[in-house]
Amino acid sequence: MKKSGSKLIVEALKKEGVDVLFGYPGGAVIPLFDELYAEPSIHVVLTRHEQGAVHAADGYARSTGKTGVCIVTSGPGATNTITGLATANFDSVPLVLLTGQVIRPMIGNDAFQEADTVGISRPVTKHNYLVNDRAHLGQIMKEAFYIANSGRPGPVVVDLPKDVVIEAMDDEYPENVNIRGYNPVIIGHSGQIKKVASAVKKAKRPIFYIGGGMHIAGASPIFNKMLEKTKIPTISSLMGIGIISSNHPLYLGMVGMHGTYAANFAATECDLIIGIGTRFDDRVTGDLSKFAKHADIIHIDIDPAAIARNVPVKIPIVGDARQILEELYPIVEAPEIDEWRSVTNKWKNDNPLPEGEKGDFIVPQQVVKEISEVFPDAIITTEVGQNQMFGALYYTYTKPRTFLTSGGLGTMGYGFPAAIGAQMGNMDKKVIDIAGDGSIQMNIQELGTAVQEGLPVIVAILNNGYLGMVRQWQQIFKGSRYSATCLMRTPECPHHCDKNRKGSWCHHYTVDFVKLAEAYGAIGMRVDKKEDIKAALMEAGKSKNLPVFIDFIIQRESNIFPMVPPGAGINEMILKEGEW
Ligand SMILES: Cc1ncc(C[n+]2csc(CCOP(=O)(O)OP(=O)(O)O)c2C)c(N)n1
Ligand SMILES: [Mg+2]
Repeated sequence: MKKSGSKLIVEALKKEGVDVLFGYPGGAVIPLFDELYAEPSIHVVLTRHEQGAVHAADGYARSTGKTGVCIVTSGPGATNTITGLATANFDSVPLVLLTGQVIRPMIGNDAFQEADTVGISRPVTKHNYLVNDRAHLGQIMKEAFYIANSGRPGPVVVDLPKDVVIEAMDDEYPENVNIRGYNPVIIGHSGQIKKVASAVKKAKRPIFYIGGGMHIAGASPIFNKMLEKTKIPTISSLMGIGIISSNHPLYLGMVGMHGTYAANFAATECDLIIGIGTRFDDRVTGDLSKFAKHADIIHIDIDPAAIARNVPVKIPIVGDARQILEELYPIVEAPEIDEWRSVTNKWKNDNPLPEGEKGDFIVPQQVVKEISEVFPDAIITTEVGQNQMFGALYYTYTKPRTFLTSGGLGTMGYGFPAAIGAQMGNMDKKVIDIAGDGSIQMNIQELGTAVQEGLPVIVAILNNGYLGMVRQWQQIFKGSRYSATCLMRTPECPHHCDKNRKGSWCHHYTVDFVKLAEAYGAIGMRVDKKEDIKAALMEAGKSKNLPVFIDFIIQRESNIFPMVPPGAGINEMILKEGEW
């Protein structure tokens, strides 16, 4: 029987196990949404912006491991997705984005709502397609899902001219896929794996360095076994957080620009780094000439292009992290490193994270620690800025896929829509966005989505009235010249905001987040006393089907430490206030 392109697409979505998708309609995708109207097994979440749709699909994918799916219209619908695609691409998140396109005879004619979606999205996707023949539609959909969630995952765009979607043909969604030239390597080279075992045995000061690829591979259980057997101290990238518990005795913490003292010193002083599912990016290594100067580096990653891109690698292994660790486990032996462990333990015990300034005000460190106590098993998303680093360092993570953050691109506005997507995929869990007052305004419109879907997502705004992370850099490196970072300025303000010229004008917040939440039909709360933090969180936790915004009025100039100044080695940290 003949079926339209849109019918075949919906058949494809069902066969790929899609039960929720995020989207925004428009002329070019009306036939597709019409087909979805009649499909009870797929829940369509209408976001309020296409960027929100992509981040929501991303949060759904990161928290569940499934492929996130979105549908948007042509032209502005498609261009609005670019930041979301780039965010997902950088952090290896499996997404399939279906974009509407003008009918084939109009392509290239500057037709209404035409954009060269394939051209614009190419650099920020793993792959993309323009479907210019209805007969190819099924195969392309099959390939898109396969490419998105195999090898190093990433976003795939399928651009769908409206006439292709309407055209009827007698075809079925294919069962198999075979893409010439695309064969991700899964099984690691056994000879190389044996070399790892002997390097570990010989090492005097080894560390594991774990990254986001470990979540994707499902490598947390085997890695925890590996730690039991080898007792090797472990550091994590931002993306690797949650692979082992933040409380694990061998865990030294996050490494890099805002890494812990122990992690940054361990990376500097070690003689062997076993890096798994990680990119050794510049936020981790700091000045490359000073990074791990005495260490041999083992690099295990599924993406051959990531291996040895930034650091010289002695033993490269391409493949799936879980598979490789499972092959390594039986042959690895515990190295004799009592002395090294006592050194790393001392670094860790002598240098706990700062608690924040003491005073009659709320500090962000305390807010995040109390979130951790009240909601120990939550999925945490973050925005970008100080809030992201406070969220990374001060919450106690115990499970993989519970810390969702824009690592590579550093996208402000990611956390709230990602929380919505994560909640859709994990209705039994508490989902909390640790937000900044700047970032939250970048996708604030998604309050509409969360209210409409009845999602009890909590947004904890660390409201400092500043683009805090940039302000911190200005304070430390630009003599407190707060250029374009104060969010509280009013017409009475002096033109240039300066730390030392505060006046009564500084007390005008430019948005009332409580009223804003209420205007959307959500719950809004404000907390400005530290004694009230816990009670507010517990109250927020009672919401069953409404999002809650908590506006935490925090000390305005709290800073995040440790901090590695740009261009320094990662052990050259600013450890506390005033130390610069
Ligand atoms: C889309 C986007 N624009 C600009 C930046 C640069 N940037 C990084 S952190 C930051 C400040 C974020 O302010 P806020 O959300 O209030 O967080 P805070 O640092 O105050 O916790 C800015 C502007 C970014 N990361 N993303
Ligand atoms: Mg802020």
